[in-house]
Amino acid sequence: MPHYDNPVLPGFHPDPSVCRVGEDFYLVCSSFEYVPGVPVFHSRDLVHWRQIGNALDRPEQLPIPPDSTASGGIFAPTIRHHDGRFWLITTNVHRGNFLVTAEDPAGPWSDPVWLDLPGIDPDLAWDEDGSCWCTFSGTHVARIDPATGTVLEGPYPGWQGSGGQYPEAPHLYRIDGWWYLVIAEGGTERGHGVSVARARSPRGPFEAAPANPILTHRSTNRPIQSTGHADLVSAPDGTWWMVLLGTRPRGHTPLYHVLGRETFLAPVRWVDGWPQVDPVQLREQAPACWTPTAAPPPRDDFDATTLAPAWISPRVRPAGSWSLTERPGWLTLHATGATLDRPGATLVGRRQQHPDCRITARLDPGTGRGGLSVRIDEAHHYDLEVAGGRVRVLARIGPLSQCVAEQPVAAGPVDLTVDIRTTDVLPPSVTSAEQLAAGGPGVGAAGPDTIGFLVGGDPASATLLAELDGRYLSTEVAAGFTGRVIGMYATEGSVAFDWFDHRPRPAADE
Ligand code: 6LW
Repeated sequence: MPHYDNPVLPGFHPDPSVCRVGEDFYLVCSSFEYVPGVPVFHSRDLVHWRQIGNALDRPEQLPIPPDSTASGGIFAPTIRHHDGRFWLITTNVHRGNFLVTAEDPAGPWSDPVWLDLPGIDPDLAWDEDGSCWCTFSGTHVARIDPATGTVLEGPYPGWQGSGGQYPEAPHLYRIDGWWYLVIAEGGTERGHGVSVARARSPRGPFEAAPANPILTHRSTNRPIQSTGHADLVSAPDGTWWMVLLGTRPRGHTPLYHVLGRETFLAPVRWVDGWPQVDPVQLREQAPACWTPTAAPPPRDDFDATTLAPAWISPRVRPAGSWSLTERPGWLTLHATGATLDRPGATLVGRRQQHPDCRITARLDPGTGRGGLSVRIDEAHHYDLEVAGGRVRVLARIGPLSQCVAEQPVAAGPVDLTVDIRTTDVLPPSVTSAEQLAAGGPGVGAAGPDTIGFLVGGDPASATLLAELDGRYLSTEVAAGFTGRVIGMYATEGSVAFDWFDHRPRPAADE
């Protein structure tokens, strides 16, 4: 039997929700302050996912204050299919809970139908009589009319979990005459876990599984941490699976994760009427529907007239700030007067999806200022910038802003490279791996990775300007719910990009 590698959706793809229609699976994730919001993926085997669109792809679906803090916006979604339509319910923390619906999950999705229900992490489940139940953090459950958002009954107390903090991420399923309620508890950091209860009615009362949490990696040194926020789905062959979020911390004492919370897949078995899950592995036996699938192309040549759905921007992407037609085959970005240190700058980026990766891009700065930015948010980003015949490496870490390196560069198009590799340098106080393993004298902290900034696209001939410590672009330092995004930007005038390439770092270069 083939195997698959976890995470099945690497990079910041937290709070996954999945549904199946026939032999097709669809998955959505939270997207916070980024627009377009709620990426929608399709798969035929739960392992290979192709983004087919974004559910919230126009401003009227996604009111986000232009100066809002990072990690606001859209929290956890749920996707379900009922009566021939797709339903998606989620939370805009600036406005409340809402539903959108679509015939085609690739879109277009409807305008929002707002719900007068509190909390986060809303879920939808239908009874045989067509009643629609909305469960949300706490947990609580209410009967609603999904077409109008009207609350018809409740909310009632659902199930508060097995004692962990923050009972949330509820999903309600009607299986074999029971209503199963799967929740997250413990908080979305290292204490995270998945728990389950069941009842004969969505109104309860719920009885807890004999052994909760049914999944957690807390208090372990497993390479996957913070496992939680799960959604169950059956495969066409009747097997059951769970998508969930997790992190992959790296470095030394302490550990740091930089890709945010990623989507993992785990097999589920049913024992005595309860779901059971083993600790999630980086490599698992694949579902029977596993299908060999080519990886998506690593390069975008900007030859289309629309941006691929993986391209995201923080909070806004004003219509006039980008063009794929002004200079055919190039993405032209127009500055909006803001800097990367404040919301509103023109930035078009994509999630970093490989721990060790190499990003290259060709840009023509013209008389403008722009480049590549590796970011968590406006207070945590490293930039490789070209302007006025000079190329600079800039670092913004909290209150600190510094130009770390600069040199002249010829006018006209230039290739830039961001080279991200796992830190292989032991802390200065440690001289051997054995000493490190034994927690040696003064074992210092070393980051998860090193980020190199180079002029030139060919590693053999590119010029290294600077190497910076990746720990400052980690969630442990920056906090928040997102993860690294690597963007093309313009902060003065117009900057054109011919192509953008994001691929795993070739092993030979290790
Ligand atoms: C998500 C909720 C959570 O909606 O974080 O900490 C929120 N728990 O489940 C954002 O991911």
